Amino acid sequence: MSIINCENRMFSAVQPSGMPTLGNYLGAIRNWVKSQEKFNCIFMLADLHTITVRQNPEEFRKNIIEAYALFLACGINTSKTPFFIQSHVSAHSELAWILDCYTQFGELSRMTQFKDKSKKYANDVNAGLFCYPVLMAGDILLYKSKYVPVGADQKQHVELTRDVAQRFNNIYGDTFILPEPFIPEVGARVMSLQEPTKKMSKSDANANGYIAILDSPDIIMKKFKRAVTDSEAKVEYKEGKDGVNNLMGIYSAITGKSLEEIESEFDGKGYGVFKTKVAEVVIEELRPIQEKFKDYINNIDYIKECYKKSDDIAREIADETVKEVKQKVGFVL
Ligand code: ATP
Ligand code: LTN
Repeated sequence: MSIINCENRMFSAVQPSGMPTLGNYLGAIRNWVKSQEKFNCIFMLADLHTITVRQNPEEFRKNIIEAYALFLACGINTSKTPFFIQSHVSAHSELAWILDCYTQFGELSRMTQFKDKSKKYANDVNAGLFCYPVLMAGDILLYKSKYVPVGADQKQHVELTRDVAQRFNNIYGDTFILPEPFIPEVGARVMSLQEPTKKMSKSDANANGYIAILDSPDIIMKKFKRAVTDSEAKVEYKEGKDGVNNLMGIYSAITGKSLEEIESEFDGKGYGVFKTKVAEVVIEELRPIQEKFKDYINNIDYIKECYKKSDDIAREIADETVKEVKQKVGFVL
């Protein structure tokens, strides 16, 4: 099989670090689902990435299966699109080590996510947290992927991937394809509902800051009603109005309406009406996903069947890339 035949390949991954949020959905998952028609997609649950932060084994296993079921519920169709589990394909760990040796300490020190996470998890700044972008570079490069749909926070990691790939290609000749981040125009950066200058994150200690995709309609309504705004009581997209801007961004990403249209829709209406409406469109968007999730999560055999066949496809492609890399570096095969 020729792995170079991947002109239109798209690759992406999400960590099973908890129940995915509305930010994950609008910034990443929704794009994956749409892209299945147009691109040659491969998607992955990045479980090796998740252990950069200490996990409780039982919860971790549950999160992996739930995240998998949720992606099926969102519309990933494994008959067409392999959706595999990273730790099942050993080539990821193997290429990560090799690429570590082609990545500079200085480059990794500049990664904003590392800086943020090493503050957040100050008592466990482990080497995995530091080297995580190299593992991610390997994920992308193994599949010779051109397009990488991610939220804005991952752009820097895709750029690092290009640098490492270019460096390797310069030494050993064309091996890797240089990937491009594929960032949605709306929804690329959904912010916390409680601290709208920070991105919405599933690992936020304050559950009011995020909408989990499986939150019930009641909870979603409550969280939006509590969302931090300002004292102007005017639905307007403007610098300094982070909370309102965020809610407008969410509303726009779901309804397809422009910011101007939203401003006139809520002209003269208070934040109460606006927040209720945003909550309602989010509830309706998530409702069919929540219903399908219930079916998938109760069918563990089907989930296993989906990831096993996907693992096999991924393994075949990834092993071939690792072999090529090892041969070029000078290992004896
Ligand atoms: P964690 O809280 O564990 O760091 P996370 O919620 O940031 O996780 P990831 O699993 O790291 O989510 O990200 C999965 C995908 O979702 C990535 O493509 C990422 O860019 C995107 N994403 C994450 N958070 C947001 C957000 N708030 N807005 C838009 N896209 C997001
Ligand atoms: N680092 C990403 C998840 C991730 C990823 C990847 C995304 C792991 N490997 C490869 C795109 C391509 C994150 O935390 N959001």
